[in-house]
Amino acid sequence: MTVDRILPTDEAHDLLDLTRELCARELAGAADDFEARGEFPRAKLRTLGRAGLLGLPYPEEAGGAGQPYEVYLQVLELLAGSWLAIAEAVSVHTLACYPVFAHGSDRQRKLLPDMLGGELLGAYCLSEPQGGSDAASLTTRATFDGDAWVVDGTKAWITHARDADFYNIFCRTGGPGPRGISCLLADAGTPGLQPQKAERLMGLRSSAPSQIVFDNCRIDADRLVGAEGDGFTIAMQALDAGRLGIAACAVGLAQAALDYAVAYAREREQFGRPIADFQGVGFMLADMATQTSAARALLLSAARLKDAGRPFSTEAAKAKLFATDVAMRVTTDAVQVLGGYGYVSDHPVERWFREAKLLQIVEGTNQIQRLVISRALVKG
Ligand code: COS
Repeated sequence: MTVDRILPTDEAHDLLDLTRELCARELAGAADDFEARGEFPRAKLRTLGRAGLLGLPYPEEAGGAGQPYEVYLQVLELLAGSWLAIAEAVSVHTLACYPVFAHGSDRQRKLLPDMLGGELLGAYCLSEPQGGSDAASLTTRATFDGDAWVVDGTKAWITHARDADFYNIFCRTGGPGPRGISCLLADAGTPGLQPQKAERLMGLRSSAPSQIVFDNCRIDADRLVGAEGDGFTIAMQALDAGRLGIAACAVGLAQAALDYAVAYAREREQFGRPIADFQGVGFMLADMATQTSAARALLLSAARLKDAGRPFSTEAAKAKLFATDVAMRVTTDAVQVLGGYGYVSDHPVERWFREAKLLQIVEGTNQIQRLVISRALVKG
């Protein structure tokens, strides 16, 4: 089903057309094989980078494509409907570029053209084995030895841990709590930065995260991003925008599952009629379509606040919460519409169902989103 989109410019329409073309030519046919092999699609991301899709929401003078979030997120939505691992990689990379873009020194910002052009792939290292939700309690420590930062500790659930070219490492350089956290920028191959084996995931197997052990890992003094103690704020600001990206991925999954279920219900006959003619199925499709449209509307309204330079943190949390819950419901119902065929891997809906579950967890569980929203309500 074609989604009727109101886009701000002709350029945005062209960009979405280009994305559809890349999805059809490069992604749709490859996803199943990469998922089955658990192989990270680095070359596909290079192709997207060369097409300008890895730095979309950053200004052109920094090396990005100067697109508003409302456009960038609709590109992500299309990518996710084709192959979630790719969309999530683009979203995480965009998140990982934020610290240097917004807080980097002039020297660090020289890396931006390669980051935003997709030559350098980024990772964002915040979570740890003992805690992801309580980010302010992280324990990875960086000590300044007069010459360089020396990092020791373990990060967990790191997307691109084994494939990234640069890493934002949020680590403790001071006392307990959020103000004792700083952000360091490290290159792949830095001695002591040791990515571990990939996690064995329920879904998104072509982009499985892994832990990273930091063992006496020395990072040059000039790789501190922002000031000492700014790390938690930088991490939270990056996550606000990142959560919009995850919400867009969720809308993309929901739309793909809806379209597939509608097509199937129109073709599949039981009792001498297409099953779409039965109210039990038709009403299920109607609810799936309504929820998907509502999720997209909430997402775009949060994006437009961000594009207007207004506070958007709470609206991003609402969009992430609502869109990922919708993706879970819609993909579950899509499996149901297909019946037994929905549960086998000959059809993509079982993959989308497994992938949707992940989106309710990453970049802040949906319980954390509720915490952010309720705190804002109470604070007034
Ligand atoms: N933008 C900018 N600053 C923010 C912020 C945001 N979105 N959220 C919090 N801050 C600031 C606060 O203003 C506060 O600053 P001051 O000390 O100057 O007052 C500081 O950060 C601490 O904030 P807070 O007291 O709210 O911290 P908490 O420890 O209570 O944690 C939550 C807040 C739970 C919201 C945060 O830890 C969180 O988002 N956790 C989930 C992390 C996550 O998403 N992990 C997934 C990893 S990426 S896959």
